[in-house]
Amino acid sequence: MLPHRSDFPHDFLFGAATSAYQIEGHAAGGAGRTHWDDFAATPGNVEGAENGAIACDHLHRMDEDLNLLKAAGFDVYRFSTSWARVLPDGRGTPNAQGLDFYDRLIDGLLERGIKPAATLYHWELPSALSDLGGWRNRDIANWFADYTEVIMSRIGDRVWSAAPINEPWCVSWLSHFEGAHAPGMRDIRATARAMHHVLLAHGRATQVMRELGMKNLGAVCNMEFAAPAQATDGSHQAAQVQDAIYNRFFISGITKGYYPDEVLGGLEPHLPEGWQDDFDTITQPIDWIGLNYYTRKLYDAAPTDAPWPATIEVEGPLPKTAMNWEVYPEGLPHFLTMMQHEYTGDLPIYVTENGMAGQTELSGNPLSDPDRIAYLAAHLGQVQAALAQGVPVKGYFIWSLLDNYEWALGYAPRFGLIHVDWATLNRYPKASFSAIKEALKS
Ligand code: GBH
Repeated sequence: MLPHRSDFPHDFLFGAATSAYQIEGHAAGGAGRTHWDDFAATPGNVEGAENGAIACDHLHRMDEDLNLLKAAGFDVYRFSTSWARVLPDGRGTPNAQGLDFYDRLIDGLLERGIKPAATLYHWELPSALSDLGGWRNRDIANWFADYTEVIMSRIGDRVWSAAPINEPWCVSWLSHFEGAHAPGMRDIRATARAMHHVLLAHGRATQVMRELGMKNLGAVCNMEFAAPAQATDGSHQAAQVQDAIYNRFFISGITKGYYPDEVLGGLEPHLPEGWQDDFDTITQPIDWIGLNYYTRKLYDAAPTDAPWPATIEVEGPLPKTAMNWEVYPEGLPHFLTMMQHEYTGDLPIYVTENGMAGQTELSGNPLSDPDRIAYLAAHLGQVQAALAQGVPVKGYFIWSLLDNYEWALGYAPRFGLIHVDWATLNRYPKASFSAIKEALKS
């Protein structure tokens, strides 16, 4: 059973989250090519070489999707705008159809009494900019600032909140070190540059939005609880390094203006020259911080001749979701208190993503997802625990409203409260949708 909204502070907000490339249908509406289209087209990168060309066809089914959001009783909707839909070449002439679409999306939300929470970048970099070096090129901070100005000049007066970049760790480390996401690199120098430039771009976009007079600006970091695989020093050190890279580097840069020592040890030789001078830009004041939380990972030391960070991931013992991710609700209050105590103090915190790829719905009735309901209930319970300890958590967003394009894993994992039939693109609310509706009823 999910807790009811009356079990939370009266102004606590409940939302659902999606992202542009994962739902819109990128082939429609005049959007430009992105590095995800390129990445997916290279065999071996994405399950079945699937891409976001059609996805949920949200572009043409927006009204239906907004009606579903409304029917569930959500207060706020977290979506992203696609850089390549707004500026097909990354720079230059805007795509009028793209701007009109986001305009209608905002008005559609406001008409239904739902707060629009915008993210400017959820991973689909225009190919034209990827070809110029993408996140490895320092100029990206200015390209991103220009894009921010174009889209926010159109919708910035009506969004409730805005965050520049979804999950800086994924944009940089996962995509340039692990090679798991576009552009699929495995290069520490590229990684270091991307890690720094993504924060510089965050800072520049925040400046632009302030100049436009916008309020309620934030930053969204993803964190995974990093646990030692065994009770050895090597294991503990491995978990600590991963914790610093994954969970501390970005929030530390944004809120404190420095990078953790454990990361600098391996990264400093590869950071762009003069990186220390950029913290004035990176540490723009923000109004809230967002946490995307799903799981924990276990780490051990790699063989001694392995290059930094010399850690390996080890499979954990806890029950898993269809992503093979351990279910570990206790990590949520761990990070909420860590953020408050070490970085953000009184700043409002939002859980900007939490959810799971359902296991039960894959066999049998596709609308029966008791595992998702249990997952959400456990994590909402942990949010309540953090609130009881005085952590200023102001809202919680479920990932995701709809089943959608799950990046390198294509369309097989299903994160939605709503089932999407990939043959017809029809929407069918799952049991979790009804449970949420019940919980949000006033
Ligand atoms: C979220 O990131 C994303 O914001 C969202 O777009 C996504 O749909 C959701 O997760 C569910 O995955 O190495 O290919 O196995 C959460 C952060 C994203 C970090 C996936 C680990 C591993 C992908 N995680 N990533 S892979």
